[in-house]
Amino acid sequence: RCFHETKIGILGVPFEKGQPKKGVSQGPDAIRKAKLVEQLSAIHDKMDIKDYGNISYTVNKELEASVPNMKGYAEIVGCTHEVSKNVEKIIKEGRMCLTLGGDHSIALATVDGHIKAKDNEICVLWVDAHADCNTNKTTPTGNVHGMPMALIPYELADYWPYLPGMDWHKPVMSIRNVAYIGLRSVDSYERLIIEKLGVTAFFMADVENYGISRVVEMALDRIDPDKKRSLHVSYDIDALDTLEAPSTGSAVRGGLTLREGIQIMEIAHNTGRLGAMDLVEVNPSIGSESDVKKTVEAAIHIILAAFGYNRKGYKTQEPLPLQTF
Ligand code: 6HN
Ligand code: MN
Ligand code: MN
Ligand code: MN
Repeated sequence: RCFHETKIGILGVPFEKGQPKKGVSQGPDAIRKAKLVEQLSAIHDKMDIKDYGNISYTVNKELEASVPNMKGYAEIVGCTHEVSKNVEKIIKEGRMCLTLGGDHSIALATVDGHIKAKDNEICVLWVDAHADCNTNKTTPTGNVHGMPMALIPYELADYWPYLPGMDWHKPVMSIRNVAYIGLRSVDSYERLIIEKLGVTAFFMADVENYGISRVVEMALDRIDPDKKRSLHVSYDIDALDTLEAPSTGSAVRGGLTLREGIQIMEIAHNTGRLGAMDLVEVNPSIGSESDVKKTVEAAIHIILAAFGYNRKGYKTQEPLPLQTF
């Protein structure tokens, strides 16, 4: 149990234009409705939680279709700019920023806001079944939720055309400060990028071979060897196995158990350096009522672990009153 103050800012991003399925924009409210704030508040008595509500943004229609193979481009530009500004502000106000998605395209902006708030002294754990590092030239779908990791690092900046309306977005961090965990559905050009750039990537086979705790320790060691960077965890719920999180748009079997998914965030919490977390791709329109419940509950367990909930249970907080006879 933590006795220090835990300051969290929650940002809802009901955005779904980065992929084709309706409903993922309902993710933030579904997670809130399952009593996220109440459960976070119960972790210890110095939880300071501020819900900044859901983001709103305007769209410049002239940007529509200005970049080939990027569906929903104008909406992406409008939303992500607002997300970046909000995440930067929340972190500068001294809070860890918890962003609730929405689809994963928004992470290009949460990471950007975090970079701006922390002067680029950050590292990123990308927990996902997918690598999300297609460019508009390698994408098999044109869905931008498969692209944020190609927009974030400077090593891939030269492989993009000019992106109108995105001048605020600065690819300043290095891919060397990024690690993947949970990969099992990687497109051929994504694999080429990962291998040629030497990206730190732990596939499901690595989780099998080393166990999740070793994997997370190795990942953190690689992306932040001096243990001084602010940690960003971008958590796509489809990293979990489909049996654990069925209500998501790009489900792939053979994924993390919820236990493994929780442990990633317990270890992230224990670094003391968690600066921001995204929880994305919960889609309450997919599956049965019980599928949705299961998925939302999994998301909440993962978030609680990130902010200090410990499966060992609580320590006694105050000394027990002495018994008098
Ligand atoms: N996600 N690699 C595929 C694509 O369309 O580029 C799937 C991407 C999935 C993205 O789950 O955040
Ligand atoms: Mn703690
Ligand atoms: Mn993703
Ligand atoms: Mn994914």
